[in-house]
Amino acid sequence: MNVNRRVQTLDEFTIQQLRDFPQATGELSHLLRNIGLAGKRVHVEVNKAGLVDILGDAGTINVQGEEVKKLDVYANDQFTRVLQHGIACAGIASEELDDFVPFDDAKSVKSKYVCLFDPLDGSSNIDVNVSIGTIFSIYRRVTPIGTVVTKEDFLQPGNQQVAAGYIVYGSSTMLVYATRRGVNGFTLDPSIGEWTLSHPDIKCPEQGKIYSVNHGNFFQYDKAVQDYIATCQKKDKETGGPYTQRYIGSMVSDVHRNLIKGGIFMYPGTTDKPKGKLRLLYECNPFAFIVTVAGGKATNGKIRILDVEPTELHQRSPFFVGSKLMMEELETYLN
Ligand code: AHM
Ligand code: MG
Repeated sequence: MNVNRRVQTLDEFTIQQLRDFPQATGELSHLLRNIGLAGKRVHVEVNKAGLVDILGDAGTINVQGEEVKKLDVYANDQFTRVLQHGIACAGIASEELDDFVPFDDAKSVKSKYVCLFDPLDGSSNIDVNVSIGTIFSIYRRVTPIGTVVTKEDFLQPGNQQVAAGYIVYGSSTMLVYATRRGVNGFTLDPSIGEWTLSHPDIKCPEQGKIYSVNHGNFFQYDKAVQDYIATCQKKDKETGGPYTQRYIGSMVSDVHRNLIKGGIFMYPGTTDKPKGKLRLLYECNPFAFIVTVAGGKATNGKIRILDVEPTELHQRSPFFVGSKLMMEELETYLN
């Protein structure tokens, strides 16, 4: 069998980035490595979810008032523990937890980063063998190093993200992360248990042919959104319309596909839920950062998602993200 010796692992890649950037301390590489480790553990459980008695509801209700599945609990524990045991994270906030968790041991308080995550997004898809994912977001703390982190460290606008990424547990398992320098994707090679660079320097095509939205809510959307959706369905020589509609209901997979192929993903507010369903800190900001670095755009319908000043850890936001030209077309309706 031919083995591609030139392939770079996640560790090799982040070390290479360190070499190119002498001021870096290595803390971010350490953090990404820990996230990669937790992701591998979740990957193993996700892959045997159909075999072991891990399916079903854990019987508790999360802070959003939704049912928690066992794998959500497992993923949340893995990410929390791995980051707590490392030396690069001063605290975490998770979609599954009511409040942030400060790490107050002597090493952790000296760390400069905090991490926010949705440990297992799209969890309603677990039981039916459909792709799910983890989403994460990394900020430099604003409180002094050496002290225990406070809520302020977590309530930062998305434009302050140092890095953000996601893991998609799909036909293969992939970790994609962005820093201001670019977006890179790593596929898990299960034979050696390593993330290997498979999608270097990802750019989101300026114009795509896919739109992703929950059509079941159509009559609950604003007229502007309805009009834009109608436009997506029209023949148009310039844009290549009609677009193809694709909606898995796992945001990680939906946005991942649109990032690679070009497209637009929308979770607008509805008459029942004017702020929509998605959480600003755990879902919208990380994807807004990744897609923006890749050349696309993201808005809440009024302003750039990345410029929203958060007021609560679990606040929700309407969310529109995708290829630059498609987003600009949408904006002509929203404005
Ligand atoms: P979750 O965090 O409870 O899994 O919910 C988030 C998911 C997203 O992945 C997805 O885009 C959305 O919910 C789908 O919601 P809906 O079924 O309302 O279209
Ligand atoms: Mg989620």
